[in-house]
Amino acid sequence: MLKLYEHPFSPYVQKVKISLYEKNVAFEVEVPDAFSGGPTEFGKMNPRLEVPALVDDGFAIFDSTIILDYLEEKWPTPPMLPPTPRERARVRMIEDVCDTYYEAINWGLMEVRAWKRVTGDAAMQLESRATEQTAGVFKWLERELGSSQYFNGASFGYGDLSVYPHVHGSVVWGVGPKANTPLATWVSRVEERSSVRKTIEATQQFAGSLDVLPQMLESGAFARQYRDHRLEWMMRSGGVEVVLAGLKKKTIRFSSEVS
Ligand SMILES: N[C@@H](CCC(=O)N[C@@H](CS)C(=O)NCC(=O)O)C(=O)O
Repeated sequence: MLKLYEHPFSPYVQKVKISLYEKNVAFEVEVPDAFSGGPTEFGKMNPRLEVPALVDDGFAIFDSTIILDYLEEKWPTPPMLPPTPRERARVRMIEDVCDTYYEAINWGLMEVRAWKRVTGDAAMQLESRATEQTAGVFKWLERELGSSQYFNGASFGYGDLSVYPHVHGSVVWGVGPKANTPLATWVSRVEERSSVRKTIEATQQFAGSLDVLPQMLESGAFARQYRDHRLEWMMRSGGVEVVLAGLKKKTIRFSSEVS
């Protein structure tokens, strides 16, 4: 059976799970020991030390986009990608903006709210930047959605599973779409699907685990990975000092070096 290394909170994992459920492909899950940055068994399989990673008969694949492509090629029915090259390019561009620019905003809110990386005025400044940026993303997403029922076009697919986990993240952090807006209506529409519901229900098992995060950071037992667009978000949104302090205290690390 396919094995998905995951964490239910990860929007990248959620993209993959929604596709697996839609395609009715059976899989088992495991949360790997991947996030401390230290050497682990999981690292032998995925040099990125990130989830999701999918193992199919001993073959390990990392990165949600690469995994989605693999699923589409190996289990083409039902297709998640729209039928024409132009539509496929369109939904892949939506995915790219969500995975890079948008994801970092929710990640930043988690750094402030759950990991309590900063408090007081510094936290308020980061939160207010995140709120403004989220409003910008919503405007862009609503233009992309236009008058369609789905980001994928006439039916649910790749465009939707690429957007939903991130919009759900905004809802979790209290900056979700306003009621009765096209985006809020789309959220309700996709939440009728069992693929989406099962993916979100799985987050419940970790709902109580957020309280311990600040202590984990304070104890020095854990260094968070700051990389790519996430690192950029913190720097651009007013958190330069957060990064410098975290590097000094060793509560922030970069991505693992490949060897
Ligand atoms: N580009 C990757 C990004 C995956 C990623 O960033 N996963 C996060 C969880 S949301 C992770 O495992 N981070 C490792 C860490 O925080 O230590 C993908 O699309 O799968």
